[in-house]
Amino acid sequence: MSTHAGTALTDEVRDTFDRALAEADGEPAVELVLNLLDNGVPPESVLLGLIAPAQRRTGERWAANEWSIAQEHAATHISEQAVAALALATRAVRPDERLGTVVVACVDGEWHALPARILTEVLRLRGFRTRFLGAHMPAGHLVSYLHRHGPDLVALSCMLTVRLPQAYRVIHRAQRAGTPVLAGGPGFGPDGVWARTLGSDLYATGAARAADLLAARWPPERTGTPDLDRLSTEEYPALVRRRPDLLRHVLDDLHEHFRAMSAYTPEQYDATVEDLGQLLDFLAASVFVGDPRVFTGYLDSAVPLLTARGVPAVRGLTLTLRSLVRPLPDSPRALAHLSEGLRWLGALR
Ligand code: B12
Repeated sequence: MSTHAGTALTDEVRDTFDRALAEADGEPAVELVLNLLDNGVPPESVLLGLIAPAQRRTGERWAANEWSIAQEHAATHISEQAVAALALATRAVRPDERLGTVVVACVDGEWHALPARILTEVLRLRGFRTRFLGAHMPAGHLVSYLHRHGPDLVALSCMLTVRLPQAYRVIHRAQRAGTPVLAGGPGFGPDGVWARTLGSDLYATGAARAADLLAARWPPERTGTPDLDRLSTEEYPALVRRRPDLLRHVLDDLHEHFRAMSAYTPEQYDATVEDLGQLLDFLAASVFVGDPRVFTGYLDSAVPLLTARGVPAVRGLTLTLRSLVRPLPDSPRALAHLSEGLRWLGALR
């Protein structure tokens, strides 16, 4: 590839990076990043102004069914290589002795690892000592790690609202181990509303904001308390326990009333079972935090995703939600959130 000496984050630079992702070609992506750094573009701008938006486009292409999972994974890998190259090129940045150590982790079941990785690099560039624990971190293992390494803070990434119950477990257990928690990622809702419900000590929307906040309030303190009146301690576990029965019930109903399903290939059938399981998990998470916006937010992302895959989404989801009303007479919150969901779908018709 020709040496693409970008001096700023121009559209041309972004196009070159996007092309490298589309072609799953690591070399031009890495070369571009190193050239930008050589030309004086701040590394934080490269992370947040080039690599982050390109990764958002990668996911959106997958969601629109323009890219297969394989293309998405290959492109994500190139973004990871670009971050790794930037980290190596900026390794001379020394920790600021007035600051301390942040452990960055993703919630259990969370595979969107790049946002947390980018956060790690931004914090490092701003003088924090960092440890990145990657995707999918079960609470128990994280707590053992905290006991062993004693960091000053856990930065917890949650991109999916469905993982809020697991995020609560991490927040609660890290705090019990004496470590304050900074929450971040769109999974915590608009302005981090659910980070507060779960009792997180701090919240920031993005990496730059997080670095500003921590620098201004270092060392971080334990201040958060969960909103226990709102968190569901009975209905949520009951829904989780009943998941297999509810799934079977909806599948039976759909077989009867959703004609499209009788022509499904085994792969389509598997995908449907997975989608329905996901719907139940979002409903449970919605019940857990006591806010139907978790469930309607799920519908908002599911409708275009299913439509792009050729599924009559609004009809299929409406039938599913109606079918769930019957077996849930003893779950007042779930019923309320299902009606909210049906109202939301009704507005799309
Ligand atoms: C890329 C992507 C994917 C890729 C992930 C590849 C990978 N290995 O990372 C793939 C295609 C695999 C994927 C899968 C899924 N995804 Co996805 N994905 C995205 C997408 C498009 C971009 C996320 C991203 O990486 N952005 C790049 C980062 C660097 O940019 P950023 O998010 O602005 O980063 C900042 C903040 O997130 C924040 N931040 C993040 N963590 C933290 C932590 C702390 C402490 C702080 C302070 C800040 C912070 O700081 C970052 C840096 O400034 C988003 C939509 C979007 N536009 O954000 C959906 C999105 C997150 N995905 C979504 C969904 C639903 C899914 C799936 C469930 C889809 C499905 N039906 O299977 C799966 C679940 C996978 C799993 N179990 O984790 C939904 C979540 C909706 C919800 N309400 O929960 C979103 C919002 C899309 C949407 N609107 O529907 N996804």
